[in-house]
Amino acid sequence: MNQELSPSARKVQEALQILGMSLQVVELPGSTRTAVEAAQAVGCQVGQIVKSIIFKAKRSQRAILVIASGPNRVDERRIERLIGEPLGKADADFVREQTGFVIGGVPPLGHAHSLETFIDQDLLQYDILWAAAGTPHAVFQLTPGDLLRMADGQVIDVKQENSSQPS
Ligand code: 5CA
Repeated sequence: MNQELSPSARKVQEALQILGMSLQVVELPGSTRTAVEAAQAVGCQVGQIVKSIIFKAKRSQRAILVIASGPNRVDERRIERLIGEPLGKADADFVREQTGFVIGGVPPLGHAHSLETFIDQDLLQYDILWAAAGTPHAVFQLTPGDLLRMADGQVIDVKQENSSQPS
C-alpha cells in the first residue's frame, strides 16, 4: 500500500508496525518541514503538530529529545534542571547521527539510538495530533495515547512563558 514511500518515511512506517500500531505514514507534495507548514499541509491547528527537537547535553554529549507542541518554544533552563547539566547546540550532523533522520523530518520514534525524552503536556489536550515521519514531506496522524506509548518520556510543561512562535 505504501510501496512508494521514500526510504526514511518507510523506516518510520516499519517502526510503527514493529510496535503493532496501525498508523499510516503519508507523504505530501507540500513541505511539512516546520510546524506551520505541516499544519497547513494537513489542515490542523499548529498546536496539534508534534515537534521532535534534539538537544545536546554539554557534559555527557548525549542527545535529549523534547517532543513539543507546534507553537511552544522549549524552556532550555527547565530541561537543564531536569537532566542536571547544561545544554549545548545540536547541529544538523548530530541530529542525523543520533536519530537517523534530517532536521525537519525527525519523528517521535524509530531513532538510531534510544534517547532520554521529555513530552510537552500541552499535546495531551488534543484528540488528534500529527507528527513528522522521517522526511520534510512525511507525517502521520496519532492520538496523545499513541504518542505516550511510542515515545516513553517524562510528561512536563516544556514551554517558555509567552512562547507563541512556532518553529
Ligand atoms: N516536520 C516538522 C513538523 S512535525 C518538524 O520536524 N518540525 S520540528 O520543529 O520538529 O523540527 C524542526 C526543529 O529543528 C526546529 O524546532 C529546531 O529546533 C530544529 N532545527 C532547525 N534548524 C536547526 C539547526 N540548524 N540545527 C539544529 N536544530 C535545528
